[in-house]
Amino acid sequence: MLSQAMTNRLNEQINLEIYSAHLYLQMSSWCAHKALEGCAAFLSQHADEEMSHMRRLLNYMHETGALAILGGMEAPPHTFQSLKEMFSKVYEHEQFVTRKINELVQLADTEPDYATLQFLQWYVAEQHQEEFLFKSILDKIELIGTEGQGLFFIDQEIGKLAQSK
Ligand code: OFO
Repeated sequence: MLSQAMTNRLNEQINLEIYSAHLYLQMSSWCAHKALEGCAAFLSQHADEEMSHMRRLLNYMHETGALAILGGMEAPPHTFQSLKEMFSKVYEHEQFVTRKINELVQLADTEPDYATLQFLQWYVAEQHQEEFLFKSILDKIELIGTEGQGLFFIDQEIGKLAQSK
């Protein structure tokens, strides 16, 4: 059985994963609006992944007999100066999510709640992958540049990331 503190924190995480899905879907829409179809496809797929992160948490709460509570959702930003600025925001957001996962791990460790501590290991590994993925996208943008045809090539490269999943 989960403590009340852990139930509250897992609920917060569920809502954060839903916010992540909304953020990436909004960014996908911004990309589609700018004719960046590769980036739009990649971010739309990533929004689906965020919902799967949310469902994994939801199922875990159900298994422990806890009630998941979905809260109100802040609207994500919908305008960006450039593709680079948008992906910088993604990277920052993923670093924020990692900090929240780390806080959860710390709580599970100090309570102690070993079942939840073990359950959270998947998220620790996933956040490592997420940060690596978005850092590598930022590196690509830096390397190729977004001037002239660069933007077209970047969009193609990021589109390939969607296809490779
Ligand atoms: Fe759920 O990993 Fe990204 O936010």
